[in-house]
Amino acid sequence: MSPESMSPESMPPEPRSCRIIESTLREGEQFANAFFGTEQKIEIAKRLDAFGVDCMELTSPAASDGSRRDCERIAGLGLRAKILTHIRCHPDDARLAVETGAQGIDIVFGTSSLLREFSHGRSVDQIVERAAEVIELLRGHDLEIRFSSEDSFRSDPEDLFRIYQTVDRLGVHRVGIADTVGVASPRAVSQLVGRLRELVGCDIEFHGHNDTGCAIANALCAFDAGATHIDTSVLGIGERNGITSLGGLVAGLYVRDPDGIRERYDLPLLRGIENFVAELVGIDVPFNNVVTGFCAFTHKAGIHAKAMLNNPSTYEILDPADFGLERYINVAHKLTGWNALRHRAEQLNLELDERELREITRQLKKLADDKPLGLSDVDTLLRSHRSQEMTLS
Ligand code: HCA
Ligand code: CU
Repeated sequence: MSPESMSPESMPPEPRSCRIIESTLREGEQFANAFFGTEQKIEIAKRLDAFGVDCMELTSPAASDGSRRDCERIAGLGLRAKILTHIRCHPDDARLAVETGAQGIDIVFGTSSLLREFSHGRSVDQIVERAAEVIELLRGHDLEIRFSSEDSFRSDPEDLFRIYQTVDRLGVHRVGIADTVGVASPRAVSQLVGRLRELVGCDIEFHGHNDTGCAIANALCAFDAGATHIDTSVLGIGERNGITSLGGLVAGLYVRDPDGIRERYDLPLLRGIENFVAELVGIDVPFNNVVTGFCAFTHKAGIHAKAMLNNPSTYEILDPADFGLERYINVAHKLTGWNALRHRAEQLNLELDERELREITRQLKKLADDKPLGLSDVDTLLRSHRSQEMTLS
């Protein structure tokens, strides 16, 4: 059915938009190698703002004097993105946070029995009481307030729901579910977020660690189940092996709604942001990184190459051009096919017929069985064959 012939009821709903809370300047500071000076933080903040993230989360002003000063500086830059700061659920931290000029405060409290016993030693009733005190203190200011429960997936769901419903009634703008230890499966995330969506009226945020490699999948499941905000960091840097990466989340959202994502975010800036942060923290961008890994748009096998040359959608769900990148079709190997070599011959302006191309492919495969080849080997073979033909005729 064409869109014109659809009745309003049968039209697909407008895709919901997901708010990104970019936490490189908070969770990212917890990455093993991270040390960001003030100017570096400002540069990261400006680049993320230009990319189009909705909010940025900064380290608690209670962490150190420098953290407090940097939070004030960045909050005062007048960026388009909302500046949030992260605090423990404590009135002293809340007072400090208000003074930074940040537009929102992200409160976090450990709710799992492990954290209740071995970290802060409080009961659920005491958590609710403390939360009410801090929220009350913040409500007098024009601030966005979020309350999140650390280690949500190892907390008793009944405790969690009681806490979330209480803070929702107290007027927080958002509640946060945090998979602090990366234990959640996509299904568990869908269930918890889906249930919470039925119980609270405020927005829902998801923060997921990557200990079992599920951080991106979990974030997408959270969004699909009704979360409104997702936490990310550049390249996923954070505590241990980190959280949902900005690029990974954006790629997942792009697949659902390419037009919306192209419009909301300046996608070609992603690679520069990742390279900048990678250099600052002394790491390489992983080869298999979503979107920007060096081979993310490299196609190799003969059947892939043939189809890609006819229509790139056959093996690409992300258009590299949207991210300012180019695809590469690798023809110099034993898995190659004569269609791919024909394309290369055309690029070189060499006229070769199918019989010749099949023969060249056979020779190339033979060479490639013995050693790795480069494009120049392919070109030499194509050219030498052409000159042989010309000498013969
Ligand atoms: C931590 C805190 C946190 C907070 C997440 C949130 C986590 O370092 O343990 O504020 O939602 O993963 O629980 O990053
Ligand atoms: Cu975290």
